[in-house]
Amino acid sequence: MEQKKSLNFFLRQKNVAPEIRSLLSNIARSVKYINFSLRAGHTGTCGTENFSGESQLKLDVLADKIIATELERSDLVSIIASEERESVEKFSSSRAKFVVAYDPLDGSSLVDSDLAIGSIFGIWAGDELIGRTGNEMEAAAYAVYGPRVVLVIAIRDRGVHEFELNDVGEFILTQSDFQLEKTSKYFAPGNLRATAINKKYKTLVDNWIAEKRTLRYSGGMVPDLHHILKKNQGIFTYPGCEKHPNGKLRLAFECAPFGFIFAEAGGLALDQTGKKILDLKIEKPHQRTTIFIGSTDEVKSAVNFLKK
Ligand code: P6P
Repeated sequence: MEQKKSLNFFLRQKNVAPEIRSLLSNIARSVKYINFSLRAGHTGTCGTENFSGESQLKLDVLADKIIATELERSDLVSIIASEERESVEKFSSSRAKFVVAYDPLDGSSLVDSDLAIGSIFGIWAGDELIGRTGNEMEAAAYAVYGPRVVLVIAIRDRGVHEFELNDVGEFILTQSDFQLEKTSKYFAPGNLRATAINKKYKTLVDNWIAEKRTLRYSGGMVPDLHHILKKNQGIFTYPGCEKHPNGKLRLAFECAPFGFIFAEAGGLALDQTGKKILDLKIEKPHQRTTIFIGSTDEVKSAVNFLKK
C-alpha cells in the first residue's frame, strides 16, 4: 500500500523552500484549531460587524485570531490582511519574508444550516500587499470544513495538492497534481439576482440549463470551487449587479488566491470585462471584483458571451 505522505514530507519531496514549508505548517495548524472550534460549537453572533458591514459570528473573530496568532508565531510574516480587519497589520518579525492575505471563515453565515465553509490564504514574498497582483504570489491555500476537513495547497510551478486531516491531527496527502479539463458539464451560477438587470447573464444560465448541465451551487465559495477541482471541471460565476457593481467577492482574500490555485491546476479566472484576475492590481485590501473561474474554455466562452 502506498506510504501515507504528511504535508511536510510531501512538500520536501517537491523541493518547496523551507520557509514556505514552515509557513504552510503554521497555516495548517490554524486550520486544525479552527476546525476544533467549529466542532466545539463556538457559534452565534458576537454583536459586531466587520469592515464590510457584515455581522460577525464569534467564529469569524475567533478564526481570525487563531490565524493571526499562528502567522505571527511563524516569525516569517511581515504583514497580514484579513477580511475581518479594516486595514493591514504589521508584525515586528526580524526574519519576515512574507505577506499573507486571508479570509478566516468564508461563508460563515452557512454554519447554522450545517453547510460546508472554508478559510482562504494568499502568500506573497516581501512586505507590501498594496500594488501587488495575484501573478506575484508564491503560494495559496484553502481549507474546507465539511464532512472531511481538507487543506488544498498550490505552490508556484509545483501544482495543486489536497491533504486530509486525519483522526490524530495530521494532514495526509489524498490527491496530488489536480488538472482541470477545458470544458465542463457542471456550473455554479452565483449572484443570480444580477439576471434581473443583466439579460445576457440570464441567457447564459438558461443556456446551461437547456444543455442539461448539472448545477452545483451552495453559496460557499470554498466548497463550490473545491467541487470544481475535485470533479476536474466546472465554472463558477459571480458577476456584478446594482447592489454590487464590482461583484461581492474580494480580490486579495478570495479571488486572487483562487485565481492562483486554478491557474496552477490548468484553469482560468477572469473578471466580467475579460481581464485576468491574476493581473488585477490590489489597490485596497477590501477591493471587490467580479469573477468567472474554472475550466478554461468555459470561462472564456462565458465572458465573451457577456461582453458581446
Ligand atoms: P450570494 C459567502 O458569503 C460569500 O462571500 C462566498 O463564499 C460566496 O461565493 C458568496 O458570498 C455567495 O454570495 O450572493 O450567493 O449569497
